[in-house]
Order: sequence, then C-alpha cells, then structure tokens
Amino acid sequence: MEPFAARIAGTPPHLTLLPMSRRHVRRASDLVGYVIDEEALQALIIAGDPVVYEIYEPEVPDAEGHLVFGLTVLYPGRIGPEYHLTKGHFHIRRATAEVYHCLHGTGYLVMQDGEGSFRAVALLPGAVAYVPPGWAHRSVNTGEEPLVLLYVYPGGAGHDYETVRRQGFSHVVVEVDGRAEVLPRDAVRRRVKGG
Ligand code: S6P
Ligand code: ZN
Repeated sequence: MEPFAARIAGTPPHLTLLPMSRRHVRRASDLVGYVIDEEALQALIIAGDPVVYEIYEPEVPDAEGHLVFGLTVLYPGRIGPEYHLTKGHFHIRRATAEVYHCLHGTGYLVMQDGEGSFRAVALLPGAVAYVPPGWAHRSVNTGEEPLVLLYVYPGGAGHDYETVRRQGFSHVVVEVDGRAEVLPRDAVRRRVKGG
C-alpha cells in the first residue's frame, strides 16, 4: 500500500478521522454480558437502544507488519451505576501492546492481566496511555462530554472478547454521590442485586 496521512477532523467534542473506511457502531444491546446492572441495560435497550460508542478507522490492513489505528468516541452516560464503557478485550496474540492518546474528555483506561492484576489509568486530554502485552483493556467515560481516544496496535493482534465477558474486570467505575469511583466489582454487584 501507499503511505498516507489521515486527519482528525471536526471540532471537539465532535471529532472523526478522515479518510475513514471502517465505522463500527456499538449500542447498549452490544453490552449484554459486560455490565453489572443487566436490568438497567435492558431498560435502555427497550427505550431505544442508544449508541454507546463508535470506532472510526482508515484503510490499514489488519495484518502483521501494519499498525492499525483509529478513533474511539465513547459517549457520556451511565448503565445503572456504571459509567459508559467499551466491551473490553484481550488481544488474541497476547504478546501485543497498544497505545491510547486521549484527545478529548475524561475517564479511565482500565486494564487487567491474565493473573488478575488490575490497574486504572486516568484519561485526560493529552494523556498517552500504554497497554502492555497481555493486559485486557476497556475505556470508561466518567465525564459529560464524549471521550475521544486515538489508538494504535499491531495488525493481526486479534480480539478476545469472550474471556472478558466470562471473567469481567475485578473493578468497575461507578458513580457515587456524583463522583467517579473505581470499586471492586463484587461489592457493587451485591449492592445492585440487593436493590
Ligand atoms: C482495538 C482497540 C480499540 C477498541 C475500541 C472499542 O485493539 O483497543 O480500537 O476496539 O476502543 O473497544 P472494544 O473493547 O469494544 O473493542
Ligand atoms: Zn486492543
């Protein structure tokens, strides 16, 4: 393929990437199995199944030797106590890393390795976050504006969603008295189930 330059277009918070050849839209219904409050999620789906995040990518082959890059735009909102989040995944080829650059908004990049160690890295405009090889990763928007993230990862890394859906992350990012807190998932789950 030929060298090229993509362009981050628009005015914050309404940013996109041009030229764009792949656009993925993820709605509330795509998050079944990934959130704590499944009842709140079902209510959202019934009420119109809103878009939670979008992904824009230029034409780079998802193949070894390439660096796939794009923009994730994660809209603000909550599902029960949890702030809007991406599904999260390990790379199938565990020995592949990823870089995220926060262009707009506030939130966290939460990460967990295969042994269950958990980290939450704050995302603010200008932050450049590093996902080491072997760490599952998920973005969470704790703000009131879209969280816009530029990501770069090795082509051919592949995406393992199933492990995250089965095991989840040990911690979740929830609203407590108007503020974002990173809390153990089991404690939050007990609270949600207990009403
Ligand atoms: C891919 C990279 C991002 C995510 C995107 C959505 O390796 O990490 O492009 O795909 O942020 O998250 P998810 O978990 O739904 O793929
Ligand atoms: Zn990834």
